[in-house]
Amino acid sequence: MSGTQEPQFTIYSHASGPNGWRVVYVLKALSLTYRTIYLDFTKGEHKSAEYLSLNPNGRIPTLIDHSNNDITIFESNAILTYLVEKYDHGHRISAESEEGRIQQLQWLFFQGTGQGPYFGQAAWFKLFHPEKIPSAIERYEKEILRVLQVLESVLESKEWLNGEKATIADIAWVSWNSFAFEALVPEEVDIPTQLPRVWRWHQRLLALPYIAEAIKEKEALGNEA
Ligand SMILES: N[C@@H](CCC(=O)N[C@@H](CS)C(=O)NCC(=O)O)C(=O)O
Repeated sequence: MSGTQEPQFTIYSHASGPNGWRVVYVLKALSLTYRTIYLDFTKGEHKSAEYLSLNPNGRIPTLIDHSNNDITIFESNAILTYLVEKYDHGHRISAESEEGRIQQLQWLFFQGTGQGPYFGQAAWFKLFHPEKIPSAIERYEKEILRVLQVLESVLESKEWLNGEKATIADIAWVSWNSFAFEALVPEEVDIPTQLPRVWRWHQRLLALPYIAEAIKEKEALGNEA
C-alpha cells in the first residue's frame, strides 16, 4: 500500500493463502493502491454473513474497486482479468490482441482448474486432513507433477506462456508453485533438474520487482498468518 490518500482498492485475503497473493502481484505491477484485510479462517471470518454478502463462495480473495462504484469481484482470475482490462492500458502485463487475450484466458482457466484445485487438494491431504490417506496424497501429488509437465513441455519453445513478456497468464501460477515446491512436491522429485524450464520460468517470475516486493510484504506478516 502506498500514498497518503485512501487506497483505491480493498482486498480481502489471507496471510498465507496463495490465491490472494496473485492479486497483490498484479496490483503492485500496475502501481495501484490497496489495503488488505486479512481474514482469520480459524475464527470463520470468511463464512460470516457480512463477508458472504461480498463473496457468496466464502473464500478469499475478494476485491472492491472504490473508484468504480465499489464493484466487488471474487475468483482470483476474474480479478486479474478485471485489473488488466481496466487499468493495464499499456499492456505491460497483459495481451493486447483479441487472440492474445483469449489465449491469456486459456492459461487462466488452466491455472484455475488445473493448478488451483489439485494443488489445493494436495495441500489439504498432506497438511491438514485429520486422517492420513496415502492414495489421496498420491493422486494429488501425481496431478501436480502432471500439470507441471504440461508447463515444462510448453516452456520448451518460449520464455513466457503467452507472448514475449510476463503477463497475468504467468503471474497467476507463482504463488501456488512456490508453495508446491516448498511443501507439496514429493521429496524424491528435484524440480531444478527434473523440470528445469519450469524452475527457470518460476525464478524469472520471482525476480520481477512487483512479485519480489509482494513476497517481502508476505514475509513481513510472519507469524501473524
Ligand atoms: N477459485 C478460487 C479459489 C479460492 C480459494 O480456494 N481460496 C482459499 C485460500 S487460498 C480459501 O479461501 N479457503 C478457505 C476455505 O476453503 O474455506 C480463486 O481463485 O479465487
